[in-house]
Amino acid sequence: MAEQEDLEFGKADFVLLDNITTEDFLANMKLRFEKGRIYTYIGEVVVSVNPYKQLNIYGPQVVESYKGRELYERPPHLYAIADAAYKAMKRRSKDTCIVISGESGAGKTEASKLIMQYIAAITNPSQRQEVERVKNILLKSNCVLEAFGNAKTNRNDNSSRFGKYMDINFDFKGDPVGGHINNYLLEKSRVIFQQPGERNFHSFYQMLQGGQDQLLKSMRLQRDISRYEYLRQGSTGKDPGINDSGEFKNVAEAMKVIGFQADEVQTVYRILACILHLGDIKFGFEEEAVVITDDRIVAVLGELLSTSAEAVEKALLYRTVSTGRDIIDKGHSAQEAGYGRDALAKAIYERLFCWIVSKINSVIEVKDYDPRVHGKNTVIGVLDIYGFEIFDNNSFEQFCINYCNEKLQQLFIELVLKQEQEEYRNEGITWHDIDYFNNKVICDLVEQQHKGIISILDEACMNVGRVTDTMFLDTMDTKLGRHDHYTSRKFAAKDKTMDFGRHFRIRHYAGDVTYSVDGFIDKNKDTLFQDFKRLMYNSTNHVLKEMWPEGKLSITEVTKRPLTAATLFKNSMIALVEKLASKEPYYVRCVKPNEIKSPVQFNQERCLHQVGYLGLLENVRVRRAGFANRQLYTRFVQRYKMTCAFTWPNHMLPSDRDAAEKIVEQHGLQKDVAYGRTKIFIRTPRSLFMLEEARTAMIPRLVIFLQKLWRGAL
Ligand code: AOV
Ligand code: MG
Repeated sequence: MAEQEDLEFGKADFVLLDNITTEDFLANMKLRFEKGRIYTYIGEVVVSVNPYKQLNIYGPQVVESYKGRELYERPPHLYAIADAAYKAMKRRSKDTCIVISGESGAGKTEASKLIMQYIAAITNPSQRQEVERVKNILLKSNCVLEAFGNAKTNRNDNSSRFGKYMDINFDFKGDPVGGHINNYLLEKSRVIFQQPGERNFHSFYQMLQGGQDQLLKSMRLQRDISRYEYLRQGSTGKDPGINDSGEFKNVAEAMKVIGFQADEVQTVYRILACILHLGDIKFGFEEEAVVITDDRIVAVLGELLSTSAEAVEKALLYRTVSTGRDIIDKGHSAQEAGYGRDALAKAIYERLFCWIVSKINSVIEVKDYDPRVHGKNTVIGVLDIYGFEIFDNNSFEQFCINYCNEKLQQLFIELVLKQEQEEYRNEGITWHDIDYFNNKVICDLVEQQHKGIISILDEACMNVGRVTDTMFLDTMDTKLGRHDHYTSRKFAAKDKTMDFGRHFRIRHYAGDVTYSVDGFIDKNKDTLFQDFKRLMYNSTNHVLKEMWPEGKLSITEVTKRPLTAATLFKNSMIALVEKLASKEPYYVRCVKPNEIKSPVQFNQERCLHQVGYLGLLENVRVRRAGFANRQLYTRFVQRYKMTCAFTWPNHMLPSDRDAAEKIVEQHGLQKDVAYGRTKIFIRTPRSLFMLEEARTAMIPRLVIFLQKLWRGAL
């Protein structure tokens, strides 16, 4: 039966391939993709190929069929991995995490939603109201976050422009009782600029297309997308594949369910409107001073921000500076004013986004959790970030996004390829090392103290005086010129594929990316004039005020130089990796089958490339030569001693290792185990399953035994 399946649908686990070659790997992947079997295992790792069509494999019956089952009992599925993470959390009280990776458009966000839906579906059998509330909010939060944090790019119509890590907290019954979302660096430059063919964040189009006439009128907005400077640069407004007006209603509904108050939702719309109006502000020159050409927009902004038009105008045209003794208003140049306007637009959107996340967090946060009453509180974390991406034009944002992907690949290498092999060696298990490319060298290139790109960039930003992007590029060339993964103009004379004038190239694990250095310094400094912060803080709209607490500080109080954008991001990535590493990880590796969103095309070359850089073949090799499970001898004996006459109730053998051997012999598993220095290694999960079953079968006898003991009969 299984063989029949294999012939028709390919191997369900790449480990079972007869030959571990790229050709066989790809052929199996292709066959399964064509048959709609988009999931395949490598041991406990799920490889998922984006089907680019709706498959009928997510319904309630399918959910039911995976509930509580072991991995190999059913065809590969995301649900099985979600269940494995859930079981580990529930049975062994382990904090687990599911790390979803793959390049832009490979299906990470869809996978993360399916996983959350599965967990929601299998929990809370007793329908406790509070648990239902939490589940509902967790699910609805996706819709809101996607509206504000996703956008159409040239790689994906619904591309995540922020990173998301969500912890779901469970009580002792295994029901979700709360959660927490960490969000990572939103690509806020999109608010003011989009590449040809791309869009701004969905939220703007949703409001313009789906908002009621009354709402738009009250904010002086017109439905016509092409009227707005900030929306028309990518020159794609309405997208036939995206239902903006329908989504507007869904998002409004979701915000309500989550617990946003009516005035809060109003403020959200007002902020979006403000940004659109801001984009249309132009600066002119009159009587030797910079002025705003259209007063009406300023008046509207004053209204929307619940402050005066004068205050808005002043903040846009002047900045307050302290000269030591005096505080003076210094007029902007037209260029500075334009920069300030755009910085403000980006900042209020980013603040809005972070505020939405914190709002969601405040309603799902676990409150009053008492471990003495409720038992240990365990979590499952789900990570869905922006995938590796290469565009025609790559800037600071792609640099951060791709660095983030390097970090996750590094974690995968550390946990799946490196530690695994190191452990075999330490335990003295016979082992032939499997080669793989370790991308730590690229992580170092980016993040190393003093020597890495981020440090060089920060140093350039710290310099007083005018440091240009070109000067930053020069320094990098000098310091990194010899690095294997860095190329720039001085060293690329032979490379005619690129004008290196203002570019540098990083050889990433997933491919070469050429970055334009323009804007790196500004984006890293991320300056927002203090005057804007005070403007926001002085609003009579309390929601807006709440978003800008630091506006409280007066000019003389602001002294500390904030950390740069890249350093903040780096720190958040390091913290994220630490968090993930502290949990038991489960992996979903997503593959994008083609560049044209086709449900039928399997592009060999693109898939080959992804299989290569994701290290999937190496993963199979390590897995195939390796062992699915390992345990300290003491734990193993403690757990299974009841299944063997020699070891029950206590063994008289010289060591736990000898006892473990007896147990293994009793079950005829000799061929499937290896003995290390401190641990026993079990090759296939099936053997472990057998032991577990034998143990479960013994439990009634154990109870009788204990009862006898209790009565003094023994
Ligand atoms: P991503 O999250 O990996 O890209 P998405 O999860 O947004 O990619 O997937 C891109 C698109 O592929 C979706 O909008 C769906 O149309 C389709 N798709 C993905 N998975 C499935 C599935 N299981 N079933 C049906 N269609 C699917 V990015 O966020 O850009 O890195 O940054
Ligand atoms: Mg995504």
